[in-house]
Amino acid sequence: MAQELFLWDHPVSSYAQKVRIALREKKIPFKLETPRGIGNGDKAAVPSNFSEHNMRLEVPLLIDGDFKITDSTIILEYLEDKYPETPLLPRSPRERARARMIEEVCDSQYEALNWGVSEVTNFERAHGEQAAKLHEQANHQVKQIQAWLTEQLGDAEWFGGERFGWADLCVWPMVNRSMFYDLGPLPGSALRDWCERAMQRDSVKATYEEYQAGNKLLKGAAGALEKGVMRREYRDHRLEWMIKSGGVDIVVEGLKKRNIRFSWPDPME
Ligand SMILES: N[C@@H](CCC(=O)N[C@@H](CS)C(=O)NCC(=O)O)C(=O)O
Repeated sequence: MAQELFLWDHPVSSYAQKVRIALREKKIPFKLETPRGIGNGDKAAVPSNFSEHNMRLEVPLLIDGDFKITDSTIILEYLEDKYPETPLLPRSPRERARARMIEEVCDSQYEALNWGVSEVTNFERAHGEQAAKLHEQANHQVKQIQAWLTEQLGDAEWFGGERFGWADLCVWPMVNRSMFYDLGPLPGSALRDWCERAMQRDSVKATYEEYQAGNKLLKGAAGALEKGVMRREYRDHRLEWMIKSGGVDIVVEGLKKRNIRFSWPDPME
């Protein structure tokens, strides 16, 4: 008998949420766990069956028997290839490409923006005027992303057209997280209505409940920085967001205090 899939996960990670929604939509049973010690980039602090073959020490990581797969997009593709019975990608090459373009914008620009807001609010990287300015920037930028997503949705029920699919499960974690930061689409807007429709699905409902529970763990996150328990990974678009939005000094300060780090491979000390 095939072994049950195992997902290294974090309830708040938008990337991990994509994978959980896909597994649930496809009705694939899986077990999940959050690796202890995640979030400071220390290989010795996390379980070895998480760190093996996962140089970046990031979730999600899917284990299928002796095979380990990192990166939410690659995991989604693996699930689509291995379990084609409930396809999440549309049929036509054009719609498939569109779903992937939506995913790319969400994974890079949208996730980075939400994450930047969390750095300010949960991790208290900025205060007073600077915090207000970063929030204003986030508000200005999120409107552009949400307007683009609204165009992509058009008059359809789902980003996937008639069926909830790949693009929907990539957009939902981002819009949901924005709502927690008061940066969600306005009630009555097409994007907000879409989000509420998505919330009716069992796959999304379960993922939402996990998100809510996980969010409580973020209380006291600023203290974890002070204690050195967390060293936040300012990778790719996240770094770009903080710099372009007016937080270059936050990055410099965090590097000095060693509570900001970059991705693998490690630089020489
Ligand atoms: N490109 C990756 C990004 C994954 C990622 O950034 N994961 C974050 C959580 S949202 C993580 O595990 N970070 C580890 C850390 O901060 O130590 C994917 O799509 O899965």
